[in-house]
Amino acid sequence: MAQGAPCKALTIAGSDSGGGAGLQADLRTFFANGVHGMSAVTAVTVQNSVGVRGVAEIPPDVVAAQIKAVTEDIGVDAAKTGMLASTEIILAIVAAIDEVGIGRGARTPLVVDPVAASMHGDPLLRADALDAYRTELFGRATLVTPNLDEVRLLVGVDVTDGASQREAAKALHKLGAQWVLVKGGHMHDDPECTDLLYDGAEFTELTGPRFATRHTHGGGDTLAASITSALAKGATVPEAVAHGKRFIARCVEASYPLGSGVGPVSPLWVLPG
Ligand code: PXL
Repeated sequence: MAQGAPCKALTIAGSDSGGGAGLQADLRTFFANGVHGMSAVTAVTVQNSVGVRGVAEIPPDVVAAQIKAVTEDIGVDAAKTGMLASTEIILAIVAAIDEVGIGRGARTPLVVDPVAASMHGDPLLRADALDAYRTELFGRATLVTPNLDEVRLLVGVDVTDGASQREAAKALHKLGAQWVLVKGGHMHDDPECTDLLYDGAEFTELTGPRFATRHTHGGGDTLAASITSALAKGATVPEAVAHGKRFIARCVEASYPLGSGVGPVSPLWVLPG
C-alpha cells in the first residue's frame, strides 16, 4: 500500500564530486531525517578529499527553473541555500523564491548557509557576491548560519570569545535575517562547540561536544540541512536548531577518513548495522 508522502525539503547548492559536502551532504541529511530531499544545483565542483580543482557554474536561469519546477508540482516545506557561486545566481534565486513563496514572511522557511570557501580555502563564492548576500538574501532568510570566517567576511567582526560572538550576531541580524546562528565550531580555544542563536531580542547559547577528528568535511552543510529538515516537519527555529546541534554532534562522532585528505561527517549512524 502506498504511504503518504513525507515532508519535503529543497537544497539550493553546489555539487561536491567527492560526496562529502554540498548538495550530496544535504540530500543524505534530509534522507536520514526522514524528509524527501530535492535539489536546485548552482554549480558543479570538481573536487576530492584534498581540494577543489575546478568549478562550473550553472546558468542562473536554470537554477531558478529548478526551484520553480519542484515548487510548482511537488511543493517545498523548507528550503536551504549552500554554495551559490555568483551575484547573478543569487539574484536569480531571489526572484524565484519571491515568486514561489520561499523565505522570511512567506509560506516556506529558508535557511541561508553563506558558504564562501571550502575547508581547504578554495573559493566557492565570487568576492563581489558578498554584497548580494548582505542586501538581497539575508533579508529573506528565516535563519542564517555563518561560521566564523563567513562572519568576518560579511560583517567584519573577528569572533574570538562570547562577547564578540554576540557583537557578530547583532551585526548579522541588522542585515535582515529573522534568526542568526553564529557557529563557534572554529573557535578552537573553546573546549566545546558553542553556537549562539539570536532573534534580535534574546541570545541562546547551544553547546555541543568537540571531537578530536579532522574529518569534518560537510559539517556546516549537514548542520544546516538537519535544521532545515526539522523546519520542514514543522519545528520552530529554536527547536530545529537544537535538533541540528544534537544531530551534527553524532555525525561528527561518526565521521570517517576518505582519500588522502579530509573525510566527511556522516549521518550513517541512523541506519542499522
Ligand atoms: O561545506 C561547504 C561546501 C558547500 N558546497 C560545496 C562544497 C563545500 C565545501 O567544500 O564543496 C559544493
